[in-house]
Amino acid sequence: MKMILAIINHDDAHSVIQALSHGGFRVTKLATTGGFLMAGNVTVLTCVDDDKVQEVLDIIKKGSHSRKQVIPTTSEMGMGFAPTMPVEVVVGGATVIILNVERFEQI
Ligand code: 2BA
Repeated sequence: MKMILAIINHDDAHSVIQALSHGGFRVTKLATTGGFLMAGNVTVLTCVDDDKVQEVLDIIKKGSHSRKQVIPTTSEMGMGFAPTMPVEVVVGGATVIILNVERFEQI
């Protein structure tokens, strides 16, 4: 069994979770925040048998889109902080982490 943690853009999360649920997968949704942009994203947690991992990845891949995000930056100019050129980063599709599950129980 594997635990799949997928960090997904907030705008994609609803449709990905719906697609996983329709596919028969049980899902837990965590409200998370990216450490770089400090913007909200969604971490989807699902535990599945090994032979279902690819199916889950396909659903996540289909529903997760990359986006360009522009972030303002500032720099120290000696007399305080001054605005500089905004920086563009590409966020997503999804960042997926797959872990071995030692034991799974529902009590
Ligand atoms: P954030 O940390 O807010 O990162 C948002 C986007 O900013 C990243 O998109 C990447 O394009 C850029 N970025 C992040 N750290 C950077 C850095 N040190 N220098 C330059 N650019 C940087 P993604 O790579 O698609 O990541 C989206 C979100 O997935 C991240 O949000 C974070 O919440 C999570 N994530 C990504 N890689 C991770 C990892 N190795 N471990 C844990 N979480 C991760």
